[in-house]
Amino acid sequence: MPGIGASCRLNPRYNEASARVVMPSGNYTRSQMLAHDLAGRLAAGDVRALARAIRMVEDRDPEIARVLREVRSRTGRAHIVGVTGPPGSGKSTLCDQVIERWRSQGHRVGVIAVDPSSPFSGGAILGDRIRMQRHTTDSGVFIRSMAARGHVGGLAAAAREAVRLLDAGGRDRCLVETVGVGQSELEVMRTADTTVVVTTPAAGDAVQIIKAGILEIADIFVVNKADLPGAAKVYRDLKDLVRQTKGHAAWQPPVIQTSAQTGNGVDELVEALDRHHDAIATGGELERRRRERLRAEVEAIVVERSADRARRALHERTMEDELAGDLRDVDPYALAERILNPNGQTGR
Ligand SMILES: Nc1nc2c(ncn2[C@@H]2O[C@H](COP(=O)(O)OP(=O)(O)O)[C@@H](O)[C@H]2O)c(=O)[nH]1
Ligand SMILES: [Mg+2]
Repeated sequence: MPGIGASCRLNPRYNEASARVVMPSGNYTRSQMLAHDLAGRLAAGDVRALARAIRMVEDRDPEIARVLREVRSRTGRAHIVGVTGPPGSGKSTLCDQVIERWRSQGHRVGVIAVDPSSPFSGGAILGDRIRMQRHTTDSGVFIRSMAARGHVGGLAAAAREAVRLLDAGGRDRCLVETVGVGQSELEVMRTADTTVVVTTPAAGDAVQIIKAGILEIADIFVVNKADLPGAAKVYRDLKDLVRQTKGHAAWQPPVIQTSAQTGNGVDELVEALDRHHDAIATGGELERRRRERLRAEVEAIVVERSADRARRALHERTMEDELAGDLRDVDPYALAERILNPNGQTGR
């Protein structure tokens, strides 16, 4: 690797033969060179480079943008499957089973387990690890947990970037497991090509699911714990729901009963995942989803950077003078506008 400030060859491009990204000529800082080197190793399928890059995403390391840029041309090959549903519905156990099937089919698998509700790597994530533990010695399976860690709204963006790294690292099947059905989970699910919604006989009636707005994002419904009583009723309710709401849609979400503990129904699920992928790939829907995802990503970056700029502007202004006199004279809108645009151009 060239040292600090060394010049490299022209045009950043991926070199198939050496599995390295070739840099344009110019001066590079040490951290830039490290990011460049990391991108090369990641693209070559190096597991430790993948782990390091995902940690950079979590830590909001600014050099991750460079890594992502350099590996971008390697992405777009993975089938990204989102798995969501209430805590304890058996998502991780089910993922473990799906991983098993995919591995026997020769796929390389990446898993991101996200927990938007918890600011710490708490119980749910620990459970995920344990549930999928038998794959930890298989280099064909890469599993990482991500917690919210305070970046509010940033988790969806972080998950998106992590999945892109898995994709670039040659994982052709990716799972994104997330807890619950709240707004941030829906955001995370937008990362997926195919979204699986897991329910159980204990999860209450199907109407609850509509309320949570999950119906729009569900491509496949799973009634897990089908070994428990009441599964047939949940199955029927969901079938009715799909018929009523998606009767004329190009893709009608199948409802699949599984028992993740025994593996019953998992083959059917894996087959449905493939069918859904084929259906959206041939109909142009996959491309549409990816375009939407990119749009959401650009929006998120604009919002994040704008907020950063606003915070910096606030930091520079103390507002002591404005707030010293009669508070009734303070127009918060006008003051906010002056802070955002100290040079006088108004935003509207
Ligand atoms: N009876 C039964 N229990 C299951 C099944 N799948 C998972 N479980 C159990 O449900 C609990 C929660 O599973 P887990 O995969 O961690 O759920 P998650 O929170 O949705 O990821 C564990 O004790 C599992 O062993 C199933 O199909 N049948
Ligand atoms: Mg789990």
